[in-house]
Amino acid sequence: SDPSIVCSFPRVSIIGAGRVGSTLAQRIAEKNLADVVLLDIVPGMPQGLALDLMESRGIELHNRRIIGTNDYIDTAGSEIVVITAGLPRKPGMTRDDLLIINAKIVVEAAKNAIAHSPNAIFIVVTNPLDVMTYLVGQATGLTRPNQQGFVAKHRVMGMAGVLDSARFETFIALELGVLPADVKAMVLGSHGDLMVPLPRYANVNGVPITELLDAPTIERLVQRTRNGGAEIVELMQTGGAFFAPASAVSVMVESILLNQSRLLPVAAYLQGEYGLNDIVIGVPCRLGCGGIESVLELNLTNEEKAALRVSAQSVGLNIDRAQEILTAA
Ligand code: TXD
Repeated sequence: SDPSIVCSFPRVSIIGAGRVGSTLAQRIAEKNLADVVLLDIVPGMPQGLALDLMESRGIELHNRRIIGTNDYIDTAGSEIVVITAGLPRKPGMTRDDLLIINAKIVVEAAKNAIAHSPNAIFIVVTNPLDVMTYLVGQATGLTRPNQQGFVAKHRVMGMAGVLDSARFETFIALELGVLPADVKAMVLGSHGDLMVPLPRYANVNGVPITELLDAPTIERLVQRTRNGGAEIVELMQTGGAFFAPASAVSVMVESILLNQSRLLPVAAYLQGEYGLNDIVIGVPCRLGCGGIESVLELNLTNEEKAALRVSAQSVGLNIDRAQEILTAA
């Protein structure tokens, strides 16, 4: 064949080939979105997963390549880097208990990844999500002004809101007995007990849920959403959710690679939006080929604004804690 013909397909590297990472690799490949590099510190494990996924290609009818590796060299030239490396929650653990362990893992992963993919868009999944996303912004330098004074904050984001919204949508759909895809909802704020579900924006094909459900029922569904991750950890005992989290990340990857400009709740680095500065928190963003195209500032009620502020304060405290630990180490 003519060696001058070089066909390249987008490449997504996933750092951490655990349950979320490997399921995400499967989703991305089977949707034909990109070639996938799965990286983990455990020798042989990502290679085995990649081979297993490659062997399913004929049956699943796609030809995306999946590479498993322990070396960041193989991630070179990625359009998107997804960071899922770290420990998941054990029963009784809060997401913040993971802070100390995961901060070091995530910072190291981010530095290694950007060294080989200087133009990549970063999607962080590791918990505590908002804090880890902030640290990735710092470690990659994407949330700091470059020599020209430009801040590339649109290239770093965290996944939480798409999952939290999907959980809220699921519980609404189950309550009403309607098709889950017909339910739309938006959950803002930090990924944790202080998340900010917005019932007045939730609807079934345009019909507000406030016309379909009474206030106590909505409140019950909101509480189940807040507790959505813990509910699964309590049931599974040995780890957390990964099917829906992987689906949620794949939707973000798709919106970026296909330049769909979908309006999704995304953990973004804010500089003044919603009156919040130098913090990462979940807000509605348009996701396209450049990453975060814009942050939409909703007209929140005073109560909703207060909830977002409380959520941001808790993220801020944990960012400070993480930074103390990282500088002391
Ligand atoms: O909504 C969300 N953002 C989340 C977040 C939804 C689900 C899971 N969420 C968090 O993602 C969870 O609390 C964890 O912090 C991460 C990954 O969850 P997962 O369930 O995939 O955990 P696993 O199966 O334990 O996988 C983690 C992998 C595992 O294979 C480790 O060997 C690897 O991370 N790991 C590393 N890879 C590369 N480099 C380093 N340093 C490293 N350390 C661990």
